[in-house]
Formats: sequence, C-alpha cells, structure tokens
Amino acid sequence: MTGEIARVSSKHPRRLPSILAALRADGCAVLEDVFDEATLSAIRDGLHVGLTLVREQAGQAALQRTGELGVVRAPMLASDAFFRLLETPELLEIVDAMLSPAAILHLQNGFVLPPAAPGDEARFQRQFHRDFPRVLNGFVCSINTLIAIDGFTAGNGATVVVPGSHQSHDAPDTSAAIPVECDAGSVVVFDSTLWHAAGRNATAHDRCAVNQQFTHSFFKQQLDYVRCLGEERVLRQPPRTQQLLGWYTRVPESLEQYYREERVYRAGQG
Ligand SMILES: O=C(O)CCC(=O)C(=O)O
Repeated sequence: MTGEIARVSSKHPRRLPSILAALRADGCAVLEDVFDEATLSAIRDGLHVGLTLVREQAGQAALQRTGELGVVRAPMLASDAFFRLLETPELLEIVDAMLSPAAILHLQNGFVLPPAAPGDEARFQRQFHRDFPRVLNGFVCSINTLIAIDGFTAGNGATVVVPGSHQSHDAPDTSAAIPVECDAGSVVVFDSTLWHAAGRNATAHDRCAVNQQFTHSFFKQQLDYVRCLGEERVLRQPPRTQQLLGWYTRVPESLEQYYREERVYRAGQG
C-alpha cells in the first residue's frame, strides 16, 4: 500500500498499467481528464431530470425513509447522455482488464449531494461502506468508476476512501480515510471492496457525481436494466452497451425461450 491515491492522466500512453497497479496496491486510483465540459453539462442536466423522475416514481416519503434523497437510480431513463458514459474507451479498458469483456453493469447511479444539513449522516452515501461487501479470496468481483461531474474537494464532500482497505474481511480504522480531490471530468476508479463514503458538503452548492459499478456477468444486477429500460431502448445501443446492460445474460423465462434457436443468453459468458 502506498497510502496515497495515484493520479493518472487519461492521455498517458501507459495509463492502464498504472491504474491497474494502483488498484491492486491501494484499491483506488484517479483517472484524470476523461470527460469534457459538454458531456458534464449534459449529465448535470440529466441528473436534475432524473431527480424529478425518481421523486415521482418512488415518492418523497420512500426516498426519505431509505436515506436516498439526491440519489438518481437508473438515470438512463432520464437522459440518453448516461448511455454514452458506458461507451468510454478509457473506462472500458479497465473493466476488460480487471474483470472481462463480458462484464456487466451492476449499477449506474447519479448522486446529487446537497449542502450539508442536520441529520445528513443518515444518508447511506455518507456512511462508510463497501459497494461489493464480499471478499472471495482476493478474486476481483467488481469495480467502480465514480465520475466527478463537479470537481471533488474536501470542502464539497469529495468521496473519502480508506486506501488499502480493499479485499479484507476486517472493517478498517476509518480515521485513516482521505478525501479524493479531483477535477470535474476525472474518474475515481476503485475495487468495490474498498471502504468509502461521501464526504460532508460544506458549500452552498450541490456536488454531482455518477457511480458506475461493473461485475462479472454471473452476478445479479442491482436493477434488471433490460426490463427497467425496456427492450427497445436497449436495442438502440451499441453491442458492448447491450452486453453491459445485461442483454446477453438474461435468464430464459419460459421453456419456449429456453429452447429458442436464438438464446437470450450467450454461452461462455465469463
Ligand atoms: O458520493 C460519493 O462520494 C460516494 C458515493 C458512494 O457512496 C458510492 O459510490 O457507493
């Protein structure tokens, strides 16, 4: 463990080996300068549409009860800009190397972290947790790519991580946690067994981020994206995105589907 978070430019020719080495050593790294301002602005707009959509579908009371105010689940329902995030080569090469080209999207969530208010600590996002809380003998099951839509600073609630706390059965000493500060458009890449939390947003502005978690294709997704988004939306995407959304790992729902010539899952999904 190095105790510091590695920062690697997305333009660097050896960015991939550097990110992989940092993920193994510290469980976390920052890939800088991945998304441009036009993309960030489209995502920011989409997050606000998504917040309204989630509020309409789940209801304010349910969001309050589950500590999910400000969390936009399935933002692809709100804007196609979120599908484009899944086409980012600099992120896909990390998914390929850490998991496999057959990996799937476990979740894509938007986070609109508001200025701190009393009782905020109850938000799930603010409590130290692991996004994949299972340690399987060092086997990497899942990785996260957390996109800073606004710059992350210690003051606006940058994600805090405990470097080196990944792939361990024991909860770490969270006093060793450090904020991952980075510019808007950077991506915090981490092993999903790493302990982390959203920081406290002491500014007067929302801090926006998008979390994308990827797993091997034999784990269940957080949401059944094919059904949630609808087949028509999924089929409009490029093949790799269809793969990520789970199109090729659907479970046959009938004998008719099971015996169909064109299967709903592909053999050899690793
Ligand atoms: O919003 C953050 O900084 C942390 C997000 C989070 O809790 C997560 O990625 O699971």
